[in-house]
Amino acid sequence: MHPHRSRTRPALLAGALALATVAAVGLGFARPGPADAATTLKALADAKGRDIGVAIDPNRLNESAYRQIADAEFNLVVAENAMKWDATEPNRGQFTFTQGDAVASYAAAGGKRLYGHTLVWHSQLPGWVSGLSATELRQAMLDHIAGVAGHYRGKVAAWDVVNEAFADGGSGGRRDSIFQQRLGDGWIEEAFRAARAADPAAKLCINDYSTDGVNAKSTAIYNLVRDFKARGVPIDCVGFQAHLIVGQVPGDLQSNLQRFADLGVDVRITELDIRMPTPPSAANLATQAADYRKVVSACLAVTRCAGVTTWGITDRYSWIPDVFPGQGAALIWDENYAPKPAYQAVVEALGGTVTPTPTTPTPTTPPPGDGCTVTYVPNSWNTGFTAEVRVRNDGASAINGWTVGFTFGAGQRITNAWNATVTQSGTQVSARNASWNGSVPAGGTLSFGFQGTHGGSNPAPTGFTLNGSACRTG
Ligand code: 9MR
Repeated sequence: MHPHRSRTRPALLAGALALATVAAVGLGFARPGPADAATTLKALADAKGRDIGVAIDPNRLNESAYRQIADAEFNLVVAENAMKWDATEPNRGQFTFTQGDAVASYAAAGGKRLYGHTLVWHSQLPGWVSGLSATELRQAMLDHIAGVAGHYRGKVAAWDVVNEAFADGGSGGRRDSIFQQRLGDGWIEEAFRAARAADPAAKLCINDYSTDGVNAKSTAIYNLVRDFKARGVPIDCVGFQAHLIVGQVPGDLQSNLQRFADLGVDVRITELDIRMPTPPSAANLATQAADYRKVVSACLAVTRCAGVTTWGITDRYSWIPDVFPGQGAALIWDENYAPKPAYQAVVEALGGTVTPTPTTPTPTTPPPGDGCTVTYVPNSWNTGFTAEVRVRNDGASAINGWTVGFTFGAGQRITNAWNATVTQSGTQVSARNASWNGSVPAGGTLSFGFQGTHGGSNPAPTGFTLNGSACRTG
């Protein structure tokens, strides 16, 4: 475990997160309570011996919420862009590793595995590459692999040696890239041999998108891997990017992973995100949660699936809206770093507990007319916490529309909330129902949750009220 670090929050972020009113996340179903303290994704994946990875931008690591989630929730990191060709060799023979090294150092400092992305890719190539003859291009490719994989030798668990080398559509052929055009079919093999020479300990992967199910493109890669294994060309793993669309997880994802694993290579989900039209509907967020659960479960069901990496932390910085206008909300934390239903789904898929554990036993139901009973379930770390508030309507009649009040005693600040609109003024907090959860029958229970910061001590709030009437605490 790597506990959250205590850091000074940058002023800009403090302003953003200290907004007193935090919009409710319009979830379409009751979000389960926070998992118990042990159930970070990282702790759960560690226990299963799998990777739970995240693509990061090292320049975001000074953003407190971003950093805290990266620290706590993942056991593997990959540079979203910092180790690509344009970042590492912008001019021929001049290597720049500042950004990539920031990712590598972050991984090493936190005891996280480092995944290398990517040595040879037709995209994000610096301009000088396009002018080269075949002979020069081959040498440039080999030099690039030697330079980058050599620099990170011993530090990288696995490399995407070759990325997106196969054609879209049903042709089952190679992508018509500069490498394919000028070097012919042998370039992938040459790249893998060079990578093995540069870092013999790193696992060498081929990575692609739209290969998650069995189709012409995935079968083309399957045939390449089978050929490489038969001829002793070094290859250790296959990456499935899984840039998916909500509701469209291929039904044969698991069997596709398994057929590759049966060739004697590891497999992994390398760039998972699941996009939907924005703003997200409650129904799509629920479907997305089910989709994330399917993907993680498919990996876990395949012994040789090394793990799952999501392509970013927060919807705030995802690549999707830039490339697919009107689409987004593809990751498991929303734009305000609130965990989405998909986060809980991943927790559950990894075997985490989601049933809140009340600190004291729930009392027997009091007689009708006796108000309300509150259960408060915090999940704290160094200077942060989430909490689930459950309020039972002990009255004789249903409630239509609710406001729950309470008072913090130790300077806690709420940064975001779900299943309610939460307003904080000084120590006083007021939580109002969302549009869809205002009705609570007699004997029924409402619940909402939030994330916040504290100064090292995080006692439960006091003075709970439901629509102005005092509640007992359960
Ligand atoms: O997320 C990356 C984005 O920030 C870059 O602008 C983009 C450049 O092409 O690459 C994105 O990451 C891609 C990854 O490297 C390879 N698979 C597809 C990813 C999404 O485009």
